[in-house]
Amino acid sequence: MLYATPRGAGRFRFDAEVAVVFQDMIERSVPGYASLIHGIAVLGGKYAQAGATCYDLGCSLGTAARALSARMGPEHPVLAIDSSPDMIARCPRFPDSSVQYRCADIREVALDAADVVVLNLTLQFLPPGDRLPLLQRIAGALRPGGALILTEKIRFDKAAEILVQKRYENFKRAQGYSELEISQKRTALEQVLVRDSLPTHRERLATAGFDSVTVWFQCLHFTSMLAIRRNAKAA
Ligand code: GEK
Repeated sequence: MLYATPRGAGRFRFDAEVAVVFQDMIERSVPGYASLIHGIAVLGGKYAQAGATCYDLGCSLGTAARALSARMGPEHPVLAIDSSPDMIARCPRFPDSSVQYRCADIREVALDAADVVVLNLTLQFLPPGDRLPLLQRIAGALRPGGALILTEKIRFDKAAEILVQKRYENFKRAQGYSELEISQKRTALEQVLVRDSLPTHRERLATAGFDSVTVWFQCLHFTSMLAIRRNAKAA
């Protein structure tokens, strides 16, 4: 109930207060979140070769990383990285899990050779100028034919945006959020979550070295793309 009482004009932060309520908040704020996580695990599992490393960048509490690991089996290490120490501290740890958690800025962390990289609702929180360089580094780390699963809250053109935003606010009301919570969270997020349109994502992914960008999930603004690392010969 973070935004249930007036909070002033503070920026949204992934701090201890948010980490405590995060799972409940994301499940009630992202329509289809459970399907998204399931789909990421199924898709990721198809692209992981034996022993290949997978990354979950901006993992929050590591839900996608653990789903991927459960699908792929313990022989695939999954590196789950987030810059919020409060999130990383709260990630559930299981003794036989292949998931390793790390607190780091994904713009700076070195990426080793990988088969699957997940950016689930994370790229949108980076300053726009930092997005292409990160995608280029991901493309550089992925083996040709490897997969990036990129989920973003996208921006529509004006008419569609009004329509979809209304539906989204109805969804939030149906999840039990009050008008005050909806408007305060929107204001707090506006300063940190800068949305791109689908054509902008496609163009940037192509520039970074990906091809065959397929939208495999969409619910209102929430859109997930499967982008395949271009074969070096075709680049
Ligand atoms: C999920 N993927 O549940 N470096 C590392 N982490 C960052 C950075 C950065 N530069 N910037 C933001 N983050 C998750 C959900 S939430 C999406 C991802 C949301 C992290 C930030 O700390 C937060 O945990 C996450 O990106 C975004 O599958 O809250 O809407």
